[in-house]
Amino acid sequence: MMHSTVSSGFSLRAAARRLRARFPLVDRLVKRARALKEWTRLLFGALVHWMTGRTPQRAHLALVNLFTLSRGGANDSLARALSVLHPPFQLPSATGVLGTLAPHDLARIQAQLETDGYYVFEQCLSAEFCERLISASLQRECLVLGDEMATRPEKIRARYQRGAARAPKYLLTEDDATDIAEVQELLCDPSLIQVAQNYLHAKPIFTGLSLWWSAPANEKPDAEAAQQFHFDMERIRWLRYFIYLTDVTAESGPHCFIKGTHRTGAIPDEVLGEGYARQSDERILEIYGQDAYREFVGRRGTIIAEDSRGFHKGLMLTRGDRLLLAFELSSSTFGANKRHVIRNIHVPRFAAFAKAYPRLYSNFDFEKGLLS
Ligand SMILES: O=C(O)CCC(=O)C(=O)O
Ligand SMILES: [Fe+2]
Repeated sequence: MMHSTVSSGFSLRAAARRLRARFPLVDRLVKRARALKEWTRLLFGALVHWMTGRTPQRAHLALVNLFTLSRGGANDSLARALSVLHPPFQLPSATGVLGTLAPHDLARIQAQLETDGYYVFEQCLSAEFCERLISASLQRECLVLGDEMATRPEKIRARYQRGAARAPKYLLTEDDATDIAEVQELLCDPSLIQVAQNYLHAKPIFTGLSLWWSAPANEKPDAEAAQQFHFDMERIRWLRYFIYLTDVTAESGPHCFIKGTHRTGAIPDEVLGEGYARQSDERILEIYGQDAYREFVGRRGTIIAEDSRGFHKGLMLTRGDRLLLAFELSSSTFGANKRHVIRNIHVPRFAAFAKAYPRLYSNFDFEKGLLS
């Protein structure tokens, strides 16, 4: 027997869409109701996070949805609440890898971060420091990543061999990356921490640490390797540091940013409507213009601070390779559940800071006995 499906020719969804287009008030009410639902989920998730340290996945999704619904205003309100709950640390002095930052330097950096969303520091890490990090990174197995790799059922691990890459991205595991002395030195650097806490107006927490090699092993920009424009949304508010450990030219994968796109309201609704989606260069340049496009070439040791809530990507490589260390300082760990294990302490100041400023490292799990 044949089944016939009855089609009335009437779609409830399409009718609702017409209704909202015709009556702005209805549209506003629908948006309000959605926002209310997302706020309920987020606040419930915040309670769970406060009690357990973990964010329910649905609550992280609510953060993303509220970002797009409010064009970023929800993040700003939450960040203001965090700055009241967790006001900045009193740090000894802002001296470290960024040099000795006087109050007027800090004010200048802060002003540029607020208006443009990025800052490239005058001070670089030394060549020896970069060399030590390079050799440490070459001694560990990496996760071999890329769009092609993502289609395979099993995870591929291999050491990175310069000049013989099989994929665009070789990522050290988080726990291997935090086991490197040079990384630990940066994790207790007062200048990096001071710049971040000024930007957050709150006590910062180290999150999202990654150390990876990029290589020219693909023909088109790789989504998995973050070679297409996107914004990050793993936290409420954060400042991300991108640190080059190899010389980065226009061919070897400079990090790129669209100036000003971190600001509330900077991303148009039709782009936000697509959520976390990757965006093409054409679309981004059409919206913001070539003037806003920044491509950071720089010698090894270059340090960039960026509010990666704005549009950014790594340019696809055509030559050479790039070792990059990235981490952010966030005012809360609410969001993605990604913790780091500290297996050993290689730097005495790291241990001292961990005892003096526990919130800074509240996203790290120190193995037993390390801090006693
Ligand atoms: O590879 C890059 O420069 C971009 C990486 C990125 O998108 C990120 O770390 O959030
Ligand atoms: Fe990103």
